[in-house]
Amino acid sequence: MKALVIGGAGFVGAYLIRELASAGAEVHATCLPSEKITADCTPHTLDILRIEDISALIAEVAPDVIFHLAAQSSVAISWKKPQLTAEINVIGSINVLEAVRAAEKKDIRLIMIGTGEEYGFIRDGSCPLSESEPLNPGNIYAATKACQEMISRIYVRAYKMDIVMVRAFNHSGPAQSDIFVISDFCRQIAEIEKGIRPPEMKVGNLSAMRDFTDVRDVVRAYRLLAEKGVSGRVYNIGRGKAVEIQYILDTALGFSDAAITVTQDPARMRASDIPIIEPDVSQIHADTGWQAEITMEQTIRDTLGYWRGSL
Ligand code: A2R
Repeated sequence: MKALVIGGAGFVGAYLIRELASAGAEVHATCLPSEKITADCTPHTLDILRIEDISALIAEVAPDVIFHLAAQSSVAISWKKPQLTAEINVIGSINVLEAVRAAEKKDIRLIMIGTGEEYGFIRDGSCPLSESEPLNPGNIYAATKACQEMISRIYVRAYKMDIVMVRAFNHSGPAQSDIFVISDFCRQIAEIEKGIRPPEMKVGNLSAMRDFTDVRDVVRAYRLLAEKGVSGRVYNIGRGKAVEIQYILDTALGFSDAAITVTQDPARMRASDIPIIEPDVSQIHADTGWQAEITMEQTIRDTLGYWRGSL
């Protein structure tokens, strides 16, 4: 399999490149001119807002499968920069779809990465959320990803393109940006242990319930969907068991000997937060055999280890 990872310099990209390479794929990956790809592959620079560059790259690489990861991927940033988020996540994705549609190679499979946040303000009692549940996004990032998915479905129907769509729920692991909760908590703990931060953890909404999967499990799911996913289908990817953010905090604190107090930080509260998001993951399990294998405790331990080693 020849794979092209668009957005290969991001958190997930590095893990996906390694997953694909270790499964024997020839891997090409893109990053912005300002970025660098750390994982072992053939690197290319690409801005997805330049459609002619996407077309040229597809002609050069002739991939069997494209994983579209490039995105403005932060909910927090999407509140502050809605136009930029829409430009990259919607216009950028349409550029990728159009470039694949126009490509000379006709048997390219496209894996479009969306988010569990697309479900948004869900009905009481609707968890675990199956893929047929209506989408009701609660933030700008989620709305742009729902839009990406709807447009992808149109390309499947109108142009018979081979597209598999993903709604990935929260994923985490070593090297994730500390704007995401597990990484944020672990970094703060590591800084307190090193004495470079006072022994006071700043936290946001601890009662929200989210479903966390290790990034190494998530990229294995992406590879399996490239191999076995059904074209035109949407797949939830997650553990299938949401936990309170409080549990993550307690687990992370439990791995440290430092005496740490916890305070709520208004800057860490979201403009709009959804109480519980939890997926039904039976579809991906039925079609590919995938299920999450790495425990959440292991993910937290490894992420804390990452920050302890890199400060
Ligand atoms: O924003 P940057 O400088 O970190 O670059 C991100 C890159 N990116 C772009 N690539 C090409 N053309 C653009 N116009 C453009 N704008 C941003 O996409 C970053 O290197 C990459 C996305 O990586 P992360 O932000 O680290 O996201 P992560 O966690 O790897 O998630 C991958 C996918 C995304 O589609 C998420 O929405 C989804 O999984 O959950």
